[in-house]
Amino acid sequence: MAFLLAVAALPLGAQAPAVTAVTAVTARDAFTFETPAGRKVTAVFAILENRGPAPRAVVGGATAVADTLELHEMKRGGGMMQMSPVPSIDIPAGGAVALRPGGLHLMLFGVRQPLVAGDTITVTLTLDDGTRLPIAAEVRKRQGMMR
Ligand SMILES: [Cu+2]
Repeated sequence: MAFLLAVAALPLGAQAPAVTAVTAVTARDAFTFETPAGRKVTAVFAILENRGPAPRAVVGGATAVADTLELHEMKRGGGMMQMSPVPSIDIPAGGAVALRPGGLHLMLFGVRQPLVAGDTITVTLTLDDGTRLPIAAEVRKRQGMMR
């Protein structure tokens, strides 16, 4: 009986570090660009901070306002800015990673309704330890850089 109890307790114990990880990674200054009617694609940016002692990585995500979310990077290649999917985005222990126009970003495909400046959307990121990080992103007017 004691053995059975110990086994049953294991899953609970295993979840404890994940709960800690939720608070270790935070997002700030999150925003996206508004989508004119008919435009189904936009990008989400934020600064992700990791106050924990272990490196973390974003491995995926989802949002109710779009069909799919991909992790992307933008790099200059042959004089052009090129965008491509990446499998994960690292957040160093005790450090931060900036998702910004012209660099790493979250790409939303199949945006379900126009995003209007002043609105806030929620994007939920999945981290490599299995925890989820909800992010509130402010919708901003599109300016210059990312047409
Ligand atoms: Cu992209």
